[in-house]
Amino acid sequence: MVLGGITDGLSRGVESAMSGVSEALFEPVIRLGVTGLSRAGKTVFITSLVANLLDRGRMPQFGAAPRIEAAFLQPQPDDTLPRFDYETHLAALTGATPHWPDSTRAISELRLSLRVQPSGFFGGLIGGLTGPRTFHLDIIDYPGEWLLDLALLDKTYADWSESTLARVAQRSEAADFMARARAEDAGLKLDEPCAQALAASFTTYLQAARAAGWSDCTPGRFLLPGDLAGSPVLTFAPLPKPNQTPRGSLWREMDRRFEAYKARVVRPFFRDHFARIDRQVVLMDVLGAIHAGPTALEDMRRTMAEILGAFRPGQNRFLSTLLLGKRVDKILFAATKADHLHHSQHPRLTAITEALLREARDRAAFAGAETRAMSLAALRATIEETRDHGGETLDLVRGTLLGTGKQAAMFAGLLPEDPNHLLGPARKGEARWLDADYSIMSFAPARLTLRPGDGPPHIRLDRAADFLLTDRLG
Ligand SMILES: Nc1nc2c(ncn2[C@@H]2O[C@H](COP(=O)(O)OP(=O)(O)OP(=O)(O)O)[C@@H](O)[C@H]2O)c(=O)[nH]1
Ligand SMILES: [Mg+2]
Repeated sequence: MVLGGITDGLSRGVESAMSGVSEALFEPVIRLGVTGLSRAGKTVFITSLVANLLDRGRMPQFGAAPRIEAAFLQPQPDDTLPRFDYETHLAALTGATPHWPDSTRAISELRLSLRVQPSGFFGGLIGGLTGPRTFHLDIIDYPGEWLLDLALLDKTYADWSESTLARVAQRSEAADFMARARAEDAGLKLDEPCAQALAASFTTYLQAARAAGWSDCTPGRFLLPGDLAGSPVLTFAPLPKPNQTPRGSLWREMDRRFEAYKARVVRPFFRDHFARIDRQVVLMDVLGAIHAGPTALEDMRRTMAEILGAFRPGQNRFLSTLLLGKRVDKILFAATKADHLHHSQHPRLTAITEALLREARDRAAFAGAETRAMSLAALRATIEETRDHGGETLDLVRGTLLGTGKQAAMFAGLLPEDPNHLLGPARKGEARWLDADYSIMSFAPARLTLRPGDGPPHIRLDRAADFLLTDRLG
């Protein structure tokens, strides 16, 4: 038994070392992280990206496309991660009655392998000798909220409680939780049902806050507990600090669980997944936030700044030790769902996205990572239309409405040329936009008849792929 166990372990060690060597030498792996806050468009992005990498007819701006001889899906390398359910999501988007895929909110992975002819003169020369190379593109979909948890690592339970309570106190969604938290004397002996009720109330607040459009909904795993549901690592909540915190008190136990959440949930995610990412896409529903109003836009700005902290490892001791100098070398910031806007307004949407991120970018320039902002639609659900409106031309988009199935044309409002016309009022905490009205209709995915060789219709997915992949597919 014991011997068998040892030899088994040994031979497996050799095997995995060998496969590591052969992968590193002959079959390079690019690990592409795709993240964003909930509903940012991650699932649709990955599904359409993969479909358009498999069938590259609509990828004219993807520089490496002509050199790709074959693209195919393969079993992923990580046996314990859920597989990104590409086939189901694609069937939802491109079936006879197209609909948007279900919300996912957990981590998943997909491996797409590409057989690529080497590039350039020398590449051609080498290619003549060695032929095409296989690259593995491992795409990892994970919730942006999980990155917010990085900030928890530097906080004690007392710090976290204080800042969280201060931030949520004024929000109507938190009224019930705040009343409970204030009424609690955390210096008293722990009573488990009471701890559970507090955690449940805090979770209800987080869910309501997310539904109301707030972005700062942490701890991330409270919203998607998976198999941790009901376990002590998720049974804590922020509380006002009592004067005395004796052993066995509610406060001490909450403190211990907060630390367990950091050690057992947050750190493993960064160690096992985040630290292995080479390239990153950060998706943002900027239009949705503009539509929701100045507070939502300001909240998105603040939350993105916090999320992006994870890409400045110098700021965080745990992360710098973990990464040992390795870093994500390209980050794409993409404003999604740009098919709600006529293309003439896309540069403005991109400028707003850039301005939203400016502060976070300036602060550290992401430790040398190359960054780019872009407006895109992973799945184009509209067509453009120009109408005459009282002597003026109006640039609209037309699509099928989600609720009724009826056709409708929409003018989402004119985005300002100067992003500060939006970001200024947002920062000042204005209740609504004064001189403009930004409306958004929810469109259903259009029914498609795809020509052989074409992926689903999109806006600028080819440019996104070009920025993220072409230089690595050499
Ligand atoms: N018009 C349009 N809508 C989009 C596009 N991409 C996403 N959406 C809309 O945004 C919603 C959310 O997209 P998902 O891809 O599911 O977002 P997600 O980030 O995976 O969301 P979670 O899994 O809930 O975190 C979809 O249900 C669509 O309504 C797009 O390219 N065009
Ligand atoms: Mg998703």
